[in-house]
Amino acid sequence: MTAPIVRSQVDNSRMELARAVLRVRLSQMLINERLKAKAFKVPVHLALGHEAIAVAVSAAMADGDSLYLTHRNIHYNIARAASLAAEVAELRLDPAGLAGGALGSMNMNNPARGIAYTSSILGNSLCVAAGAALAETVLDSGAVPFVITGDGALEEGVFYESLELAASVAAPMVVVAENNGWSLATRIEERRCPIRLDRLAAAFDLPYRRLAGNDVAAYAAELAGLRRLSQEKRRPVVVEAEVSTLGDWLMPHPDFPGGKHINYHHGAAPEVSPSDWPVIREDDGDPVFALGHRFDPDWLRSQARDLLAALEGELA
Ligand SMILES: Cc1ncc(C[n+]2csc(CCOP(=O)(O)OP(=O)(O)O)c2C)c(N)n1
Ligand SMILES: [Mg+2]
Repeated sequence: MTAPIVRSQVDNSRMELARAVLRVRLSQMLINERLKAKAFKVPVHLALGHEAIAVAVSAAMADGDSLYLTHRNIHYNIARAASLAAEVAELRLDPAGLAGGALGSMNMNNPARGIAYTSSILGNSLCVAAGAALAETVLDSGAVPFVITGDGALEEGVFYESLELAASVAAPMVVVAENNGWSLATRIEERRCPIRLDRLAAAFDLPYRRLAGNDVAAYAAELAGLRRLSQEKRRPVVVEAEVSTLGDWLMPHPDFPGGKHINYHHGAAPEVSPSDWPVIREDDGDPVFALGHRFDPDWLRSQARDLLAALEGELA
């Protein structure tokens, strides 16, 4: 008799995850509208296209777990936020903001919701998370630190040192590398040799998983399993999430005369606008498009419409 109840709980949670992806997308689109209007003094790194991994990490975190973020943190902050208005106020450096306007964009955290630390210093969140993992070997509270890094930040020595420390002291830690093929405005393939994260994890004898395709429910289930593994085995785990950073950030560049631009991946994405079908790219690199394979398109549109109205109301 329990099977139907379990099934409906699974469906409910799948639908909640889909709604969360739409909410993170639409919230970013509303922030993007304010970026277009130059409403913020601080640079904001949107993460359009990174919604599924952020929602899945947030869903996989248990009470007491902590999260450590980078300059591109808005998707995780929104996924875990109770209030979008407080985050937008923080981007305005407003005293009504999430951190009283003291942290702004690149250091935005939210300890009440488990976001313990965010740093604009590339790689810095990794060693702070490794410190939390080390503390867990003493506290033994059952909590697991989750840390997010970009593929550009893999070049930092602290990435290796943090893995080595957490592995050496037998600490739980989930490391998620968002692989978007970019280090801000520079393509990874143009700047360095490939770094094979699967082999690097194997070198430390750590479990490794690659997530691709933006199936948010599958990601959440995989991450929850890895969290359990990390906690039970007292081992760091390494996750590589393939992401496409969507929207062209066109910034005039003096090296490119004649109206040419470079894709800078921060600031406003001029071609992107909110709508009740907030797809930016028609392939599975877009987590909202990917929802269309698994949910009724009419349901998705009605959810997006309701969410957009609610979020606009919140920000009015
Ligand atoms: C120690 C340090 N060096 C350089 C920078 C400048 N910087 C900011 S973001 C970035 C590249 C980030 O690439 P990645 O980690 O892949 O993140 P993405 O922007 O692609 O999400 C660099 C070099 C910095 N913030 N900190
Ligand atoms: Mg990158």
